[in-house]
Amino acid sequence: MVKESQNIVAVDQDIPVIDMSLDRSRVSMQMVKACETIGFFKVVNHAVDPDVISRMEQEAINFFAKPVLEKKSVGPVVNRPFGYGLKDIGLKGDIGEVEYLLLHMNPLVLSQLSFGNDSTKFSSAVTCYVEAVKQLACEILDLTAEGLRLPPHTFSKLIRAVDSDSVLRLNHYPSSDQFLNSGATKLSDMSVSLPRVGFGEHTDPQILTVLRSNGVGGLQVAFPDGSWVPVSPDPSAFCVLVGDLLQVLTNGRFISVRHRAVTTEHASRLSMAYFAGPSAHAKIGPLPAIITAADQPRLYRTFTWADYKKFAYSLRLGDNRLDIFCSC
Ligand code: GA4
Repeated sequence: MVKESQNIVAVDQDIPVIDMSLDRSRVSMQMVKACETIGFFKVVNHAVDPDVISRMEQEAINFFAKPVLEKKSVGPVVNRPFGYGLKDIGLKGDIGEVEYLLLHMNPLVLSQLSFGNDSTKFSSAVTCYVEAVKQLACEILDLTAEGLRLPPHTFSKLIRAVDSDSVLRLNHYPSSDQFLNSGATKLSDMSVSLPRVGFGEHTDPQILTVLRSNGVGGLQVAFPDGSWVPVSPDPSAFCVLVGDLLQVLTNGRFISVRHRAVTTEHASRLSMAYFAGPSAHAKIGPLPAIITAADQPRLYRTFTWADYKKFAYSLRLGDNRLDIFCSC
């Protein structure tokens, strides 16, 4: 159950919604402001083809409707954390009310992706969707770089690299009232279905996350004052989250946002998150241009994404992963 102390104070109106069809310099300034203040915003009027989205969403719905054994057989066979997962998150014992499919986005995985009888339909939906959201992530990164007066491809070149390490996650959260009849709820709780933690609070390790969901709420983001803000669902929008690496690259100017997902009373939620990461050997550290422009002390030392990931998987979901990379 979600703890009562974790109060929700701010409201969704405080979440920036950025219209990407507006003037480029205005959009880039709005994005920079959102990344600096919350590390989270929504984009509307993006260029992602609605057909590409609905094909992917339909394939995800079909996938989660299959029996567990079939879901577990999704190929290529890979080790945890990749593949199908039920409740277990990461490698250190974190649990959530969620089932998911975690796919590494390298060309080999995409070419061998198979499940069920019509595997080409599934892999083609994934390939098109990932191509489209990667394009969107690059566009957003270019806009933020421009807003920071950096060369436009400063961030996007990291995720455009041929061996970039990006991940697609399909999440299916059951409704809260699914637990009412399951015997898992105490008698005293039976009249209301309280929200449960679907995916515990954490920051995303990568550079940028581009996420969407069906019309069911459940995502909450932490504001700098510590309040949790529920994000109202909008299937036509994408949510954009600053990841740990972008916080490091900007020397802390952008905030890697803490967020979590909780279950919703009557409906199950389907979300699709694309985590844009660099190549394993990419060196990540504060950009010299940012430090000198603002005459700021350097907050982080330089490390490789491979080092960072190894460390991330040695910790629990909610742990702070950036502290040991501080240069202080
Ligand atoms: C959070 C963002 C992505 O979902 C993810 C997650 C990963 C996992 O589920 O295997 C992690 C988590 C995420 C952060 C810390 C580590 C790694 C679980 C965990 C405890 C796929 C990712 O890249 O990092």
